[in-house]
Parts: sequence; structure tokens; C-alpha cells
Amino acid sequence: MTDLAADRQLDHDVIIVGAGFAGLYMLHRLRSAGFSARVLDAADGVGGTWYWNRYPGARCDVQSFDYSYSFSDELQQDWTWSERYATQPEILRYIEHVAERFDLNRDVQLGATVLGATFDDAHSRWTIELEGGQHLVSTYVVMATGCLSVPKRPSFAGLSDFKGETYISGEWPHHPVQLSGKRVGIIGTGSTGIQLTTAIAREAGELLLFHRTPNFSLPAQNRPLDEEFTRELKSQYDQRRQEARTTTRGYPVPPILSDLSALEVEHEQRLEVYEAVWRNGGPVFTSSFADLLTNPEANATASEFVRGKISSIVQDPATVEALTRFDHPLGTRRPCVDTGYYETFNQPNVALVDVHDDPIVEITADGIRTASGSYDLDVIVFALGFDAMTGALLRMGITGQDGTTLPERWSDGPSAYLGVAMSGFPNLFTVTGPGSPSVLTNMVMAIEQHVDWITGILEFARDQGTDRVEADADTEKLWTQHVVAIADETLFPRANSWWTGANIPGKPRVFMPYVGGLGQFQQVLDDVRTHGYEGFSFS
Ligand code: NA7
Repeated sequence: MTDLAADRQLDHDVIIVGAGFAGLYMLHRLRSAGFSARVLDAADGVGGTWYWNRYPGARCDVQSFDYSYSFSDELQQDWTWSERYATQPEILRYIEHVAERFDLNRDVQLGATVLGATFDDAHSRWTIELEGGQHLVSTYVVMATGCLSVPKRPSFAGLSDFKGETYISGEWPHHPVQLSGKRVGIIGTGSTGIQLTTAIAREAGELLLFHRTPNFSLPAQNRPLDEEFTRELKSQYDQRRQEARTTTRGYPVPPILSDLSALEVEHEQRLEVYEAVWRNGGPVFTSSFADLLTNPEANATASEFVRGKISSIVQDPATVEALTRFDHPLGTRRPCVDTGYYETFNQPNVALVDVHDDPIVEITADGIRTASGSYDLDVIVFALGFDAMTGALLRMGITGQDGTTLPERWSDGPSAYLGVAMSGFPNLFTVTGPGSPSVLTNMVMAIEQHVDWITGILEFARDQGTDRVEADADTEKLWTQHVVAIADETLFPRANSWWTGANIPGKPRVFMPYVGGLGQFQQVLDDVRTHGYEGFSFS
């Protein structure tokens, strides 16, 4: 054990990697608890995911007033969201406001790319190596590196031959991109591709969407938030947050959702519920009935309803066929939330290119060639998704006790106790890591939950006079098995989704998030804490 105060070689008690929602709040909490901390981020600004994903149409699919910090009532009373679903620029302004308001920037080092993090077993401390040769030493490291921060890059044959412009959604340039009148091709139809489609269709001369696997897309029913709504919301914000902390999704859901099985009610009643939830908008459609994510027959009724909606909107039958050839139950891949996506296909300048049976073969000097045709383009936009949840951690050069690297440790898939710590990697914490509710819930609430808990365990260690905290291997293994077991009771693992790692060739297939929800997870965290952080050893 080392004496923190007396040890001059330490640069900080805690190094935090990532200056998004998680890293900034971690810094704020640690400071308030009396720890010295520094945030490192490769970007030139704060914001994390919302710094990088500045492509046209980028928007959150959780309601703005829920997808925001709850830790400060003054903050939530002062800040006013303009729309039900906020755009990327508004969310980034909010994060920048928080960084300024809580005086966080002075401990944020930008342009700091982490190349490695190595644990010194003898002295129980971490050394962080940065690009450019700087080294920082700390007792603890918190990886606040985000779940969707490593974009999947294009690897199409012939890519470098293309004479036009190419853009990756997650690395969109900061300067304005002129698309007006141009022939634009988008590859990818996840949430990102769908948001890009509706935005670019308004501007491009011609837009071709290269579509391989249909995703369910649900209407946001977005709207400006008027003064009366905001006044009412703010008058009971605290109650809303308290309720949110007990929910599965990390925000209260509308009372129109049924707590019955979809198969328990008559056809007409079922349609009424679906219609009402559809009109209300947002991702909660997948919870219209209690068993949509556990019973395939129940789920089929919801899928059928959505198919019907798409057929009633899209005019071209071949496009309807491509958009509704679903290979997974509704909600087992993260549903997209859109504004006018299906309507876009009725515009004369927009066409879907079905690359399911006619795959993209190569990119040529002039555009994209599929097995049966060629498409001339001025611009290609890649919206291919992310190496989600584990990608950033595995690239961070993390080496734990005994020289074991994280890629070695996770070669069969990720394993972490409560998604927050790993045996063999003492004093290292992950915010919303695999094995926690994270991406299945409102990320900001999940971040606050983890950050508060990490702060608590560090205070506990300090109170005990220790500076070495490690998850026990057996407890971690049991938790990881539990995460898989409860996921197997649902339909989630049936889909090829980024939640299972199926979108990245060679990635071990494991359903990564904890399906029990935010409220249930809070009970687990509370239980572990009240039992003296059972499952962790302190030395
Ligand atoms: P997603 O949801 O992983 O979507 C990626 C899309 O890219 C998906 O349609 C893929 O088709 C497509 N893709 C990937 N590689 C290829 C190739 N080689 N050829 C054709 N199409 C390809 O990522 P998003 O960024 O849209 O959304 C991620 C999350 O961010 C989202 O869920 C929200 O939480 C925010 P495929 O399905 O593999 O056939």
C-alpha cells in the first residue's frame, strides 16, 4: 500500500479517459469527493459521441429532457430544450455549457490520444502513455470511453480509386459539406443511415440508399417544446428523475403502454394500443405490450403492424419489399427513431438500392458497383456502425496485473463485474461497460448511476486506508454468466446486432448489455455497496 498524499510521483489520484457525458460527470464527482483527477480526450473539444457524430440529421432517440444530467436541479431548471428529440448541435452546446458551468475544462486535456495504460503491480498504480511521449501516473483509471466511439471503417475493394468525395458518419468534417444538386450514395441503414437519409434527401440532387438488412424504424413524432410543456416539466422534474431511476429504460414511459401480453387481448384492442403508441412516438413502441421482447408470437403482432404502416406509406412495391424483409423480431436490434424516413422513398430524387441479394462488389472511380449494376456518384457516405461497447477499451493498450492485456483477457468475449471492473485489472473502472444496462437504457442516467457508484467505492477505499481495489474473479464470472442467462430469457440474442458483436467480423458473439434495466441494476449496486462492496477486494 502506498501513501497517496506523500507519493510525489503520482500526477493525479484518478485519470479519466473520455470527455463525453461520462468523463465530465466523473471529473465533477471526483473533485467534489476530494480526489485530484484529469480527463484525457483525443478530440479537440468535449462532447465524446456528440463531438464526433456531427453528420447531417444527427439527433438523439431518447427525449431531450430525459437524456440530460439529473445531478443538478439548478442545471435542469436553467437549461431549456427546444425540441422533444434534440439535435447533435444542441446536445453538444449543452455538454459545453455543463463543462463551463462546473468549471471542468481546466482539468480536461484535449488532443490527448491514449496509446497505453499499464498497471504497476508493485506500487498499485497506472501509467498512461499518450501520443507524443507524455506519461501520466495515477492510482486509479476510469475509462469513460463510450459505447459507440469506434466507427466501423469501410474496407470495400477499390475505395481509393473513387474520384468523388467520401465521408464517414462518425468522423464528419467540421466544415460545411456541400451536397446540393450532387449524386449522393449512403451505405448503411441503421439509425445513422436513416437520419442521414432524411436529412440529405432534402438537399441532394439524387440520393441512393444502399440497403442490405431492414431495420425497424419508428416515428419520433418530434415537436418543438412549448413554454407551457417546459414549465409543467420543470415543476416536477425531480419526481420525474426519481421515477426514472426505478424504471427499466431510465425514463418514465407513457401510461398508454399495456402491461398485458399482446396475445391476451382481442385483435381490435391490440391494434388500438399499437396505433396509440405509434402516434405517441419514440422507441417505447417495443414495449407496447409486456411480452414483445420475450414471446415471438407476441412480437410478430407488433412486427406485422409496423409492416402494415410501411406498406401504407411507401408507394413502390419493390421498395416496400426491401424495407420489410425483416430477419429479426422487432426491438432485438435497436430500433431507429425517425422523422419521415419511409416517406422519403416517395420523393423523385430518392431510390433504394437493394444490396441484400445483389451485394456491393467494389467501389470504382465513378461510384459503386454491385454484382448486377453500376451507380455513378459524386459523394459516398459510409454509415457502417461501430465496434460497440468493447471497441474503444480493446484499442486502449490496457495491460493489467501480470502483463495480461485486455484483448487477451477478453479473447472469448467481454467479462466485467457489474460492467464496472475486472479481476486482474485492479484500480481500473469502466463507465457503462459490458454487463451493465448502458445502451439498453437512457445512457445519461446509466452514466450517472455508474459514476456515483465508482465515486462511492473510491471513497470507501480511502476510508479503509487502502489504495488498491479489485473485482474478485469468481464474482465477476458469476455476474457475467447471470448477464448472459437473463438475456437468454428474451428474444434479444436472436438478432445479429451490435449488442451481440455480430456486426464486426471475428468479434466473439456475446450479448453484452444487462437486460434487467436501470432500476433493477440500481438494486444490485445498492446491495453490493451495503454489503461493504461485496465481490471486491481491498488491499
Ligand atoms: P448500425 O445500426 O450498426 O448500422 C450499420 C449499418 O451499416 C447497417 O445497416 C449495416 O448493414 C450497414 N453495413 C455495415 N457494413 C456494411 C457493408 N459492408 N455493406 C453494406 N452495408 C453495411 O450503426 P448505426 O451507426 O446506424 O447505429 C448505431 C447506434 O448509434 C444506434 O443503434 C443508435 O444507438 C445510435 P447490415 O445490418 O450489417 O446488413
